[in-house]
Formats: sequence, C-alpha cells, structure tokens
Amino acid sequence: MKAQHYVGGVFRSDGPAFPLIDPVDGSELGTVPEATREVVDDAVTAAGAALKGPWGTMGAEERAAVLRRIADGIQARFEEFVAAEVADTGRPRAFAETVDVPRAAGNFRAYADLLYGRPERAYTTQIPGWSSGAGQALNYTVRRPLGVVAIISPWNLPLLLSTWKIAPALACGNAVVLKPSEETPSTATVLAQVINEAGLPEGVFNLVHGHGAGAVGEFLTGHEGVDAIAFTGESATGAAIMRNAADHVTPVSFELGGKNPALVFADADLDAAVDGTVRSSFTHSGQICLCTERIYVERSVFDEFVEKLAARVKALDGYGPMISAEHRDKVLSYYRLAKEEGATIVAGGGAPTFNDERDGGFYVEPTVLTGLPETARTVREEIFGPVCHIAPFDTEDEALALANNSPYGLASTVWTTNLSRAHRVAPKIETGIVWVNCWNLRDLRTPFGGVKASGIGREGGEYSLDFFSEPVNVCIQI
Ligand code: NAD
Ligand code: 6OD
Repeated sequence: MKAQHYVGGVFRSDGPAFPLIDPVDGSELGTVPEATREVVDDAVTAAGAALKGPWGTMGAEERAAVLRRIADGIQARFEEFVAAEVADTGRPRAFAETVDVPRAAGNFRAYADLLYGRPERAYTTQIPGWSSGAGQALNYTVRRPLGVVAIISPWNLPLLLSTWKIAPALACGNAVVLKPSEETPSTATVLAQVINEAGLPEGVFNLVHGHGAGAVGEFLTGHEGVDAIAFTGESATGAAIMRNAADHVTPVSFELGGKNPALVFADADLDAAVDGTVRSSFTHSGQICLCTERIYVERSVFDEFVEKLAARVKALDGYGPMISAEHRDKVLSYYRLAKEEGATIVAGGGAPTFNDERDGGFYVEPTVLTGLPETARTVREEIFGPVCHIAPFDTEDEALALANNSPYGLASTVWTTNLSRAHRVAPKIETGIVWVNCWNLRDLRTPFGGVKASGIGREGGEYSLDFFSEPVNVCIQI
C-alpha cells in the first residue's frame, strides 16, 4: 500500500518521504509523503470550498446514503483494509478482521442510521412569551455544521478511531481534513479511495500524512481555516494542541490517555474476573486506551487472583508487537523502573526471544507486577503496553479511593456479583466509562470519553452529533 495525500478529490504524494517500518521485524514497508504547509493549506482551502458546493445544501437523507455507500465500500475492500492494518501495526489478523474493519464500516452505518432517524430537535416558545413585557415570540433552533473539521488520530486503532470521528463529522455536514498517525498511514489511504468512489463531493474529505509536533499536526491545529479539532491521542499532545488552537479559539473534542483501574471484590466470579482481566489488560498488547493497568483485589482473594492471572499471562502467545522501536523502549524502560521502584515481577518483565524474524521487531513480554506503593511512577503513569500492577484492598471505600487516586479518568471495570455493590460503586468511580463484569462492551449510542486528564467532551451517538454541529437560535417576534 502506497500512502498518498488526498486533497480536493485528487491523490498526490508531494513532500519529503519518510520510512514506514514494519513492527514485526523492523524492516522497511515503504515510504510516506510528509505533507508540507502548502499541502495542508490546500487541504483546508479545499474543505472550505466544498462547504459552499453541493455538500452545503445536501439533505440528511442524501448524506445518510453517502455514509452507507462508504460503509459498503469498506466492506467490499475488507481484505485490503485488513492487510493494510496488519502491515502497519503488526497486530494479529483476527483482531483486524473482527474489530478494526467491521467497526469502521459500523461507524458509518451507525451515523447513517442516527442521521436518518433523527428528528430535528426544535425548541419552540410560543404565546405567551418568556416574560410578559417581551411580547410574543416564536423561538426555534437550527443545527448547522461547524465547518472545516481537523481530525487527528493515533496509531493504536487507526481505522476504527479515525472513522469514529469522520462518520459523525460528515453526518453533520462538515468538511474534514484527516491526519492519521505517521506510524499508520495505510488504512487512511484506502479509506480515501473508498470515499472517492462513494461519490462524496470533492474536498469534503481530505487526507494529509505526516508527523505531529512542528509538522502537519501542528500546521493543521493552528490553522485559521480550521473551525474545530477532534483529537485522539496522549494527554500531553492534547495539551499542546489546545495551546495551538487557543489563538483562533478553535473548539476541541479530546479523547486522551488513561491509567485505568479494575476493582475485583471477593464476591466476584473470580474465574470470570481473571478471564476479563486477561482481555482488559492484554488485548492488542495493552495498546488500547481502555486497557486496565491498575488492578485492586480484595485481600481475601488477592493471592488466588494473582496466581491465576500470572498463570494465564505466562501462557499468552501469538501477541503482537509494540508499534515502534521507540514505544518498545518506552515500555521496557517502565519494566526497569518497576524493578527499581521495588516491584515483584510475577510474569514477564522483559523482551521475548523467538529465534525468528520477530527478534528484529518490537516485542515486549506481557507483564504482571505486584508490591508497588501507590506513589510509584509505574502505578501512576500511562505505560500503554501489556502490563498491569495488582494491589490488595480491604474495604469498598478504600477500593474507591485507590481507583480515584489518579490524574486520569477514562475507563474502569468492577468485578462483583453483589448487585447493590455494583450500583453503589459504579457512579462513584471517577471515570467516563464504568464496565461491570465486562470490559469494552460497546454500544455506539452511549457516551464515550474521559474525565480529568483523559479528555474533553463525549463521543458516541447523539454526543458526537452535538459536538460536530452547532445549535443556532432563531427568535421571531410575533
Ligand atoms: P500521540 O498523542 O503521540 O499522537 C496522536 C496523533 O497526534 C498522531 O497523529 C500524531 O502525529 C499527532 N500529534 C502529535 N503531536 C502533535 C502536535 N503537537 N500537534 C498536533 N498533532 C500532534 O498518541 P499516540 O502515541 O499515537 O497514541 C497513544 C495515546 O493515545 C495513548 O496515550 C492512548 O491512551 C491515547 N488514546 C486515547 C484514546 C481514547 O479514546 N481516549 C483512544 C486511543 C488512544
Ligand atoms: O470503541 C470506541 O468507540 C473507541 N473510541 C475506542 C477507543 C479505544 C482506545 O484505544
């Protein structure tokens, strides 16, 4: 797959090329063009112009039909998307086949459905008016698109997370400029081809490749022609984007990092909790923002839980690599730090040896730690790898205090068979999402996002439509 920009309905490859590295064996997969400031200007201009064309007056029914054609186009090129996502990320094929590509098509279908079935919410005030002195007035609300939306996405779920923003942005009638992660440009390029074939008017969707800081990401988020920014990535990057966006007071929607807790109570189905934790901590080698990195287990079942989890983690195989040598080094540096901070390594703790081409790739061992104080950096900082730390607790209040003792607040998991406890605890956890006896069970209509340093705003269903459109009040005096 040759990564290309897509600007104003035209594919182009201008800008200096940088190498795309295969995380499985460290070989070069190809090169990616780095968009210059000029390419970014062209993309933003094309998007602005597209809003004045047929897209600007297209009805909801036609927009929904375009979204469905894009979903069909993804389905028709399923294999190509799978191959591109697997090549860029090194993830197991089954993950791309069952998660990334179906969800990408599902994202477009979900927003086509929502748009089609959406009654325009009109708030009217009629006779008598709000106050008797003001006379009679009819108030109604129209929702209009924000304009040109910059979407900046990360490498961990490249297609899933970019389409999760593109679909509602288009549903609301915006024009989009997407900058995918420099590490994972390929599925975005195939998506641009699908969108091109789906008959979206030229300039409504644009794609620019390249890096973030001091490059495309920064050019885009500081651009005066950009009317809104939807970003998923690290919290520190979100802060940098916010500073950059401040000059033009550009609205932002942020899905950021996490240090997600799980609470395992003694009344839990322990085998289900172990199963669930293997998934929640180690799916995609821990490179999902929702992954659990802090586990708190009620003391009476602590040893049993640790022993069962460690046995399962030691037996994990077929897992994928870290996205890059740099990220592998970061995760391994936390493994070393954990030892320096006094952790007991219950499973893993280093880099595996396979005696095949994967030894040139960016693998780390799935790792389970115990014995660290809550002040340890390993327990406080997001690692974003296949690693969790397990600590005991004695009371429900203590468990809650431990879960909430974090600068982050994205997602949490509670394992208990006590219904009252589940309802008591869930609303008190300071995260945007609380899963009880499950993890990452998704309904695309529910609010998705984080509190504290984990984000600003919510995505999902109507919540995304609310961000990507603006309510305007029209007041008519009678
Ligand atoms: P990252 O912040 O390094 O990069 C994300 C994107 O931002 C990339 O496209 C990058 O090029 C761009 N970027 C970097 N610096 C920029 C700048 N100064 N201005 C504009 N753009 C810039 O994140 P990552 O390493 O790609 O992804 C992993 C992180 O993303 C983790 O922290 C993870 O928790 C988070 N994440 C959060 C969610 C969520 O829904 N909350 C989902 C996935 C990932
Ligand atoms: O499932 C989703 O909608 C979503 N945004 C998942 C994010 C995962 C983070 O890596």
